Amino acid sequence: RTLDRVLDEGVQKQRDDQRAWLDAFWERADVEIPGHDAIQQAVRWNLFSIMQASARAEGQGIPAKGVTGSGYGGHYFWDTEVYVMPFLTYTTPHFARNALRFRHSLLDAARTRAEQLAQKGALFPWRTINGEEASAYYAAGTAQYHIDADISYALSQYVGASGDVDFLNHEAVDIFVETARLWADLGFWRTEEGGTFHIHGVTGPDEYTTVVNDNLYTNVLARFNLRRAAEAVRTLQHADPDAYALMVTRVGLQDGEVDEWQRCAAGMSIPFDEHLGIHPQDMHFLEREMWDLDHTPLSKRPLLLHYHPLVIYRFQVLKQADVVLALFLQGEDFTAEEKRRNFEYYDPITTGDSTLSAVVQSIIAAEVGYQDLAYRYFLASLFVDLADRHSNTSDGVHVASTGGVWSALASGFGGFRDLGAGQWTLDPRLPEDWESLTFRLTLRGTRVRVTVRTEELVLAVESGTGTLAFDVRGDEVVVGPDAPVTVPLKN
Ligand code: IFM
Repeated sequence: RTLDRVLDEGVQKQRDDQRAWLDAFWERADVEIPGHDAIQQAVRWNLFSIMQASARAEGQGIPAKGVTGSGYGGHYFWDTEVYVMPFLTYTTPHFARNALRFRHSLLDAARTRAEQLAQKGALFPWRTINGEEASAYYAAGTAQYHIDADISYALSQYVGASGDVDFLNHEAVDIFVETARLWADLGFWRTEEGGTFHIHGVTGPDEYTTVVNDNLYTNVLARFNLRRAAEAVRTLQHADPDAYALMVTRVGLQDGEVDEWQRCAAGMSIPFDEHLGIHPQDMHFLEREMWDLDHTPLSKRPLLLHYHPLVIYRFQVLKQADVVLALFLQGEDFTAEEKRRNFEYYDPITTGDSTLSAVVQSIIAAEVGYQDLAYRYFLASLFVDLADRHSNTSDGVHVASTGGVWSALASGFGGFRDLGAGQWTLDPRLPEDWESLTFRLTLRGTRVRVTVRTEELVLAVESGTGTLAFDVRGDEVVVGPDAPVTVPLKN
């Protein structure tokens, strides 16, 4: 029927519709970098690629390669929630909701998977198409339990930015409950340490270090997940007793469960090395031998294609950002000094063999003061497929990296952070030779244009009637539809 309709309407009508659709996309999502044509064009190509991968993904996930190639067999990973969702949430919230709806539709399969692994709650598969785990190799696959927290994180981000509590209270809260249950059950208490909660036998984002105890990223994100689930359930209980009662029936919530999640979060073990002033990636990470990356020839890169995993796993060497990603997603849990020290420790031993790495390194490099490095990482990500930098673009576009490019612009150079519950901060760091950077954020139905220049920041409401408040380097700045606001940027 669709084909008949299209034929009836004719080619010109399809062209016009497509043009109008794309015009609306660019109006709400464009990022502008005047005076740098090649960078501008590449940025737009990256944004177009995210849009192409996600616009019609309703009812299905967003594959790691979109629909551009056969790499990863069309599977969906955490790439969606951590790398693609920020762009969708802040520019086109209904696409974000579609992606979350899809995850929600896999909740039953995730419950079954948790049962197979002798756990309570739900465990989302590391890679999947239909909700069943499709990882061939558990160490770098199923053991990445952090995907549960990644999904909860994206859900929380979407609800906070869009204000879509209806979706949360009537459907998505079940994800919070089932993932919190998983963490509470997976971890265990060590009384000899004065009561700390540990999560053992998991793999963090870095796939060159697998099946470890107390992976920093996993513990930090699991703590977030447990707290956020407790908050969502308690808020629902007071705000909407009917919806709460329905939720209790749907998920079989027991007395005491929420208290238990809060206890687990409060007791979560967060490894810290006093001597180095850094967070070890896991309990035994610092005991490993250092990989000599400086003397590893390019012909031996990426490591995973030249060394057996058992060799790689013995060393301190990272495929991709791990602790550094936690510094970005849960920045408020770390001091500025801890962020700098962690970045300085992990950056030299991070290979970037995964394209999910450079965008995150760029964001944190910008935050901790390595502006040149931030820019280099950004360019590496920007051209990863356009210049075929990993020699595998023929397998398909690295969609997570295209999403990360937007985050590197908005959160790296734009310095945008969402602290949850409607708290948004901006601390821009414009690259030296850029005259300006303009990006858009849609928050609670109002779209604000953010323009960063060396000396000032300009906020202007482009659509919607809401008033938005941002913390700009410690000062509250409020912008509404009446007039743009210019904020001088003191250095
Ligand atoms: O999800 C990623 C993983 O983090 C690194 N290897 C590739 C996967 C798919 O992009």
